[in-house]
Amino acid sequence: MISEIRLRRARIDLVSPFRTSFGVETSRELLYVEVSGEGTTGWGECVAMSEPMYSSEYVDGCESVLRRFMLPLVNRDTTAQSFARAVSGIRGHYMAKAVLETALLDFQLRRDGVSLGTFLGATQTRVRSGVSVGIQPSIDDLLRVVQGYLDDGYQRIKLKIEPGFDIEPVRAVRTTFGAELLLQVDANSAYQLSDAEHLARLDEFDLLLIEQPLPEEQVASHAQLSKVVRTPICLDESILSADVAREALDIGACSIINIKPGRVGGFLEAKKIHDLCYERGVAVWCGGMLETGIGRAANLALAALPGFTLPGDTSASSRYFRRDVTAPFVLRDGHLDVPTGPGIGIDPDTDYLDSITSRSDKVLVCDE
Ligand code: OSB
Ligand code: MG
Repeated sequence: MISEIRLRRARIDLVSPFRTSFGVETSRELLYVEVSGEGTTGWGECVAMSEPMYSSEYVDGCESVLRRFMLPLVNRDTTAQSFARAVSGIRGHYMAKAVLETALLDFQLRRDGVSLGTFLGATQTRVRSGVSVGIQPSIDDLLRVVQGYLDDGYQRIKLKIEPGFDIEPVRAVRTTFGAELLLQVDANSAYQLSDAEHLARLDEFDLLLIEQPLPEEQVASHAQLSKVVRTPICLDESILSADVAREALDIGACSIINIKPGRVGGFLEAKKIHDLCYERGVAVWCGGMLETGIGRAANLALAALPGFTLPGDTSASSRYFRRDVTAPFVLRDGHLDVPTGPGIGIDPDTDYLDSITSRSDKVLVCDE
């Protein structure tokens, strides 16, 4: 039974600035949900960023909608499944739904002694790691950064692109590191359909995929784009639910999907998208949102499902933080191990977490 829920706000510095087409991040603002009872605590980490630039969600907004509209639906008997049903009438706010649903799920799985991987149907004990490389000040810088990640053992490189930093950086990386390198790009919605001919210039570099070239709402335009560009289109921002995923696949808007549990309202919905894609033979991979160890552990459980056939943005702790809030996730032979303990399988270092915490509020107390 749940006895209390807390919201914790914290901040952690990134090891290096992360630049995308929508902005530069130098630190990560954090929102954790802690669901406690019977001597157990379940954890969720919110993927929303400080500002609504990746999508319309942002971390203060998530806290607000959680407090006003979602936490009032929770009582001592609420489960992840009953919570998902209860919030199905609230439109949008996927990242807020996901953080609370995940904390509830972690709580009940820990209590039952079941790992998140087992619960979801994981078939792998470790997952191949890729890395997302931010936009760099110059191509020389980019080549240096990519070389460093390859030295670390990353199995796939994703380059962030934007208009003005696309064809030439991709050409330089392909030429320098050779045809065997698994290489893909992510535009974070920075182009328009009228850029189709320009994006088709990427075809010669034999990329695994182009991720989210056009705005989130323009799903059908991606189907148009895919008639001009030979490189497979992968959607990230656009895929907010299994229903959207089905429609996007039906109209040919994408042939690959980046699944982020936080973006789709949680792991229950993420599993549905996986199952849909698996049934249709559509490849998926696990994206990331610069998570700390709490969010990373949960993503790894998902990434261990059989449909995750492409390396994800599930990178080692050291790619993001000097010190993670959990024991660090370390790359071994280009892989990360999937946690096997109950729930997400890892606990934060509470002394360290407390040291970066700005506030921790009890937001729900359940009566006996
Ligand atoms: O579009 O995949 C993205 C990070 C923050 C927000 C959006 C994205 C990303 C990344 C990095 O590409 C993923 C990661 O390493 O966590
Ligand atoms: Mg992306």
